[in-house]
Amino acid sequence: MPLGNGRLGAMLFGGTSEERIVLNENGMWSGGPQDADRPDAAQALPEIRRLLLAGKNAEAEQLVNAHFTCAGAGSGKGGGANVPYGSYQTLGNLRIKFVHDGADAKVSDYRRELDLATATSEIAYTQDGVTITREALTSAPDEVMAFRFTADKPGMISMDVTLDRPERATVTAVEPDGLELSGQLNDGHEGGTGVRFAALLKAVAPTGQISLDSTTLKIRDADEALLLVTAATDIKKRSFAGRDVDDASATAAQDMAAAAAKSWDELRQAHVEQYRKYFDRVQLDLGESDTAVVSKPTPERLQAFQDDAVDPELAALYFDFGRYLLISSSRPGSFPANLQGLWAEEIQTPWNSDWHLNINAQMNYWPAEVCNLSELHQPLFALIESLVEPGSRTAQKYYNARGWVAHLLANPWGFTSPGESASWGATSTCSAWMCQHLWDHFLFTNDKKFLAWAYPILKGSAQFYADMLIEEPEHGWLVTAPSNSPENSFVSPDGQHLHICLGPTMDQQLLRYLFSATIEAAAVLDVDQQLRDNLYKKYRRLAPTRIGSDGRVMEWLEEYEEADPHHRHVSHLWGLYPGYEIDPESTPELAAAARKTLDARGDHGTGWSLAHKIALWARLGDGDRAHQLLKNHLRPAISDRESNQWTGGTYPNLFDAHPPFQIDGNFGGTAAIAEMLVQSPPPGEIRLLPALPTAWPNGSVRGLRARGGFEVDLQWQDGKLQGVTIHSDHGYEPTVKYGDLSLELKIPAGESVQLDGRLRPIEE
Ligand code: FUC
Repeated sequence: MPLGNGRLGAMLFGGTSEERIVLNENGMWSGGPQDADRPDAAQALPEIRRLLLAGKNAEAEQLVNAHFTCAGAGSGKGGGANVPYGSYQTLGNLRIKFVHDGADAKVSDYRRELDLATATSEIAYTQDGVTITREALTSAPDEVMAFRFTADKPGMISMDVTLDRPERATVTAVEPDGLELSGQLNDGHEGGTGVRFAALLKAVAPTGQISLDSTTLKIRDADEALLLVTAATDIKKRSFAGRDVDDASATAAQDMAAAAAKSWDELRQAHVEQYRKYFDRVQLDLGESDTAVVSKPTPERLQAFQDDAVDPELAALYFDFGRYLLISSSRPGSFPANLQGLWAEEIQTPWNSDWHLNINAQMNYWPAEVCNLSELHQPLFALIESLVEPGSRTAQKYYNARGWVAHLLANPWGFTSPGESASWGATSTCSAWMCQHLWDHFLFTNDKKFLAWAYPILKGSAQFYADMLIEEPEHGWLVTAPSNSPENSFVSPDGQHLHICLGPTMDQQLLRYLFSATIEAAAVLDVDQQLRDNLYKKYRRLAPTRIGSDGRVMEWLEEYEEADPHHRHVSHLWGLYPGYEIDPESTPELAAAARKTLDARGDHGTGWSLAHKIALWARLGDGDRAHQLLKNHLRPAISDRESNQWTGGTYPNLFDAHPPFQIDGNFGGTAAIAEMLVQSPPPGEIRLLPALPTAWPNGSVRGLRARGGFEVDLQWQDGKLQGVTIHSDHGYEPTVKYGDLSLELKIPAGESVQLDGRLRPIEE
């Protein structure tokens, strides 16, 4: 059970004789700033381009691998814990051994529950005639993790508590009732020292005895006990986020002093109140499940769903869980949710648990706007801003270009160079994709102050690509070079599997988006007329999204055969989702080609890949297919392992299985469910129930956001819209669509309009 406050995280395993709680602090990053740009990269660029224009992709790819990757160890091929790139790491373990009489007796009535409405967990069971209840929360207002132990008989709480970490930490006793775990991470440079960290534990048990035996904290015969954990890192000294911490140990002690002055009830109340400000904004009801299914433990319920149990409440739960996870792993001022949110038990996390910018980091934030958690998007914006300065050096050194660029990899240390291998590390439009989040935030919020802040970042990105594009000879289109279509390879005419190419479709779609967003942003801010004109000229010459002879959307500029037809990335459909250039209404041929593309790619894939496909089917308006994919997404990951099929799915705690655990699929799945209910293609359209599956005949949703500053509440019955309320923040005039119905609405700023199921206004 994951708990988090956006900075601190706790993962409870729920054992009864021993409990292990994995602790996290999202500044636990090894590595440190470095210069990973190759000084001679730009010298290789003309030759790489010449080869690409001559159709010699294999030779171009060799040159990219030799001269156009990062200098040094890069991400350590995903194993970067001890190189400068670094790895996100666990803070350590809090271990509890229950030692009271009868602690070995058989346990009955065990129940473990995570309450998404309050962000608290509870484990309860009966042992030796005593019912034990263990509650937990991770509070943002009090910067503390709190674990409470109670029993229905007096004096029954006794336990030994320890802290540990696999490396680089010392544990000391803090008299009379605490422990401290502290240390310093490896910055990956020779003799260098990295982030300092500290975690403090304190026990509160007024009716029992507390003692310290070396570094074991002992609680005996208490009626109830509270364990408090605070933690801090000093990462802010060298990175773009985190708290201003001079001395991690001192900060953890201050937090502890403040938290320990409060009772459990006070801590709980402040936490729940603050959490609900986010969580209560949206309410989703997808209809009633069979009661027998709902009472099943979650792992069994997941399996029952595969066996066709009627369980729309599971989809609603999954949606809520995604919102819960974002609130718990992304708060303003802190780091963005990484590949594991902030829940890691390893020193070397998979792929360093960094921010992968070819879909994963972005997917983490797909639900932010539409699910009414707009301010939780901020950590991603801070990451983007942190890439501008190092990214302008990379732009210079590799492409001789103005502006800034980031490639696939990003960490807290400003890494913007390409990755170690052309096959994955050379995608050159990752920074354009990041910029989509800036513009989309503006579309949702109309926040001009934000746009004024974001505009130089958008402009710098657009300038980079304006410089970087080259003309391809056949049509005179402008294309990126060199680049790749994220992680997929094509078969060259002589049978080789290659990645490096000119203008892959995703790049071109992204640049159409970026250039038009930059032009519009400049228009809103009334600046840079010349730049707008120049960008527009280039915009018009970008290679278009094309349909191949097989009727599918072409992934590359040439009609190459893909080496892996079922590849997890469906990058060439970026323009369908999260972009809007492919649309069943405005570009029906491309939409039909997108269907074929998805049919050919298949309905399976890794966790995040399935989440993307659900959203893609939602955009195509096919609710039943989206639901089928959702079902695949919720397939229990364990049974996949048994059958040795490495497809994605969902773990028993509802975490997404890439596999391994990767949180992007949770967030992508949440956003995709929202996309099935409300879509808002810019400018100013609101589509109601665009992809409602037959599996959800009755339901309602409150609080989803639409571009243009709208909030949408709607209800449906027997698969048909019953009514909708649209609230407008800024007085824009949306076109509301439902099926074949369409209505242009005027809603004054700050007011709402109610419509019936035929989109007829209801007068109050
Ligand atoms: C992308 C994906 C991989 C994995 C990694 C973290 O590169 O292609 O499947 O999710 O990110």
